[in-house]
Amino acid sequence: SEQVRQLKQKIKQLLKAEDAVLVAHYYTDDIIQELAEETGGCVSDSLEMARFGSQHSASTLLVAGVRFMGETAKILSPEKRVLMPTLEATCSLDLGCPIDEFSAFCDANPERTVVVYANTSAAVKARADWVVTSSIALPIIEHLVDQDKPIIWAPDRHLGSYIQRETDADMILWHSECIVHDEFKAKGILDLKQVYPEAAVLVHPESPAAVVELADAVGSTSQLIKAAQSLPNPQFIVATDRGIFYKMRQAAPGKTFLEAPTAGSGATCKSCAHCPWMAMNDLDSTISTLEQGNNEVFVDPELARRAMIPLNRMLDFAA
Ligand code: CIZ
Ligand code: SF4
Repeated sequence: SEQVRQLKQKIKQLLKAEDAVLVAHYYTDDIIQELAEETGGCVSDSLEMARFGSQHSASTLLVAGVRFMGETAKILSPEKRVLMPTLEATCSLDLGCPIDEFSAFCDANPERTVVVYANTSAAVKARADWVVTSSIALPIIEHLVDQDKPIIWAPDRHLGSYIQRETDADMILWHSECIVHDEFKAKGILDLKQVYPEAAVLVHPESPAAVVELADAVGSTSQLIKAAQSLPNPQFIVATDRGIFYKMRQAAPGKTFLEAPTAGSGATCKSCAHCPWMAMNDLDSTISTLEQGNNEVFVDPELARRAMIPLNRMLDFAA
């Protein structure tokens, strides 16, 4: 609509005026991803967001995603101003892994290498030997298995158990879940496959094991987008946040993308398969943040210094 067009125009002007670049996650709303693409920013997973932000020359990073993504950007680029459309956008995995309990868990298992998912606070990262994202978790764990290292994995238990099954690593798991992926149901996917027998099932490994078992492709967001492009199927049943459909439709135009069912799918559920925190990144909050320079992300410098070590280990490994 005309109003949306004006809001987008305004954001484009503000980004220029503030020497800011928009770094958006695949799970944000279509309009935010579109803006990032149209303004030379990036739309990607958390690994790529971290890399892009740290390498870009803009003095301000506007991170549209959830809190840990803003914190990671600040840790990797302490000299830049990092803003977010909202500082309230958290993540159930981050919430499910408080530093005091996590630290005690690590202290009780001192012989184990500590590997944490990027979806964690700066304090939890600072306690880790490695930070990983879902796109690079498998090769990093394989690397540790090659060195016979026993591992602590936190916080996503589904992703952890998937990696354990794939690598036979000696891993003990923290028990937390993503509220979006944890809801996908194998039964619903099987029922949908009856209706679309030619559909391929694409699954993010934050989903329960029974759902992963039905997958034609398992992987991180960027890996699932690649699968949508390379698999020949006419339809895809997708068990990850439906924000990803924006990029999947670009990657595989003409194909049909269906949300994997959750327990609450259908009439009772308006926000199934969509992260409520990602959805907080909207046009209005983006504008007010750029206008007022509020919602700036700060990370305690000493924590940031320690968290940077395992983060850089991941980025160096990925390079
Ligand atoms: O579930 C998330 O928040 C994901 C997939 C983050 C990421 O690694 O991009
Ligand atoms: Fe966290 Fe899940 Fe939302 Fe990702 S989709 S930010 S893992 S709650």
